[in-house]
Amino acid sequence: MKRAESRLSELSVQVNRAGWVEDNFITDDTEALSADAQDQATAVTTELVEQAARFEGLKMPPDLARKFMLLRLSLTAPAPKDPALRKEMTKVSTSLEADYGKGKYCRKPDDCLDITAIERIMGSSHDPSELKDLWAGWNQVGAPMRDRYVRFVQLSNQGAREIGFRDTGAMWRSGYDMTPDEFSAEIERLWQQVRPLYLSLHTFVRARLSQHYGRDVVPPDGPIPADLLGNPWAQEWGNIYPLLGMPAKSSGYDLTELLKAKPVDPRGMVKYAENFFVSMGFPPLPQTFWERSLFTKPADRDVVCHASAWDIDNQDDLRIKVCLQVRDVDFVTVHHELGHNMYQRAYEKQPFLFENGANDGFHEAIGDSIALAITPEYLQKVGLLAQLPSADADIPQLLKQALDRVAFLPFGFTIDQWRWKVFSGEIQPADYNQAWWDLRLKYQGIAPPMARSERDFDPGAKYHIAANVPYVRYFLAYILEFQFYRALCHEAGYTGPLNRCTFFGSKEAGAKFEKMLEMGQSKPWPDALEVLTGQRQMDASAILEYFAPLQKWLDEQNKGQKVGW
Ligand code: X8Z
Ligand code: ZN
Repeated sequence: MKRAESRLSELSVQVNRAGWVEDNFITDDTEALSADAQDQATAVTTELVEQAARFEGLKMPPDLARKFMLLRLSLTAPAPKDPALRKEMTKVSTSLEADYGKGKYCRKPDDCLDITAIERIMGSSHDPSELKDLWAGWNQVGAPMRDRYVRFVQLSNQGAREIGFRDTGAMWRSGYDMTPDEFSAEIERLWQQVRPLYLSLHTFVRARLSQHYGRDVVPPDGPIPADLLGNPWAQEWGNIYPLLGMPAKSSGYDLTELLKAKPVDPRGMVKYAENFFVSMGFPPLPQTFWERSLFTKPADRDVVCHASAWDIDNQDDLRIKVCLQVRDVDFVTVHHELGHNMYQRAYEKQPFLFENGANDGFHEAIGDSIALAITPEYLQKVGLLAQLPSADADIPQLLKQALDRVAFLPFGFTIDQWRWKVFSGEIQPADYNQAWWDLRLKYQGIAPPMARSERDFDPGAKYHIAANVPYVRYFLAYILEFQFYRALCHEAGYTGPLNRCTFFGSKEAGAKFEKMLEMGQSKPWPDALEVLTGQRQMDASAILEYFAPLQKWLDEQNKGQKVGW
């Protein structure tokens, strides 16, 4: 195990360096170099997993047994042992991510938009025909991926079976210190906890959009058209707040305006996020972070703009890669990404196989739990906001927050419902697109704005499908972050209503946070959760408590409206 860990650690550095260069500079050559590095790491891991099989059933100290378990789960894309098939799989999966990164929609020959531009326009345009056109244009990026994706699923499933899993989806669901079926039941339980809150929000938003666009564009009793929610994937809806008919200036302030007024540039946004962690006692980021990170989209080349955080050398070569715009959602994103970096640094003293989040939902939740503490009080303390809004701004603020945080929940839940069924064969290639929209209708209550067919492959127009990043982690994170947030508030001695809490400057909260973070993946995740929250279960009561005043308000507004679609 010692040898395995040191070999894997070395290889991970090569994979990271090649991946970093590829993502920052997409060319045929960087793609090939990155695929080679990944291929080698996959080959070695597969071989080690095979060698480890001879220790199965042997009684071992718990730490060692845990390492064997984690080793077997460590590949996101398990590959067939046959080198030709493995290479084919790596090449396919590298090319899918690169295609996403290069993706563009040309509305005219000289007007080509990348995803950053499309997100910006879809976030601010209120013109249904423009939105529909952009929506269709971006989704075209998926279609050419379809055949390769089918092949990827076959090859990766073969790899999963060769190391004893039913399929790749079952392997992913095995990473939560319980059986795959128990995990499916667990997230269904969490979804049922939050579903009524989502339905209240959906009902309200649909009614207001229907008023704004007219009943023929948004029927008041059906699903909401997916292009009208301010985001290419309808996953976060905060951008449509101005269409919901709330009194002007009722929310007290607009973070995008505050950032622009200061003015804060992209690097400055990252500085604010770093400063929040530092105020809680975390050490500042190393100088190399500022030298090596990418904060804005370069004008002269293709890069994978989807935000990510990197720990290149498993030591302190931390970086983020983001194409920031100066606006509120991107301010949240920089906190999100620094959360990854702070976690990575906190567990750097763990052995290689424990250098990871307690589960992957934890990793995604750290920065967001800090972002929740961006309250008016906080903004005032750091000099971004002059005057605190009055208490009647609470509901508008909560609504704005819910448009991002609550609207996301069924989206976060759905993506891997689709993918698990794709991996298990329950959804066949001939139904990929139909099944995608069936699930999105079922859970999110949204529908595509035009007919789709099996010539389309709309899932490929979402980064995490093209790049093969598991997604249920974000569903977990959007629940866990409120659990973490509530615990940090308690630790900071806060006792008021949850939605107004900030723990900026609280060393006590920071110390408790750090205690959980430095455990990495060394113990089952309930142990880590308990350190911070005293709870051993993932639990939606914190997010429900946070939004309780809003839900009450929504339900009053929704009287007489049909709930559901
Ligand atoms: O992919 C991300 C992060 C990178 S780990 C920016 N997120 C999900 C998404 O964009 O789809 C954060 C929220 C959900
Ligand atoms: Zn993330």
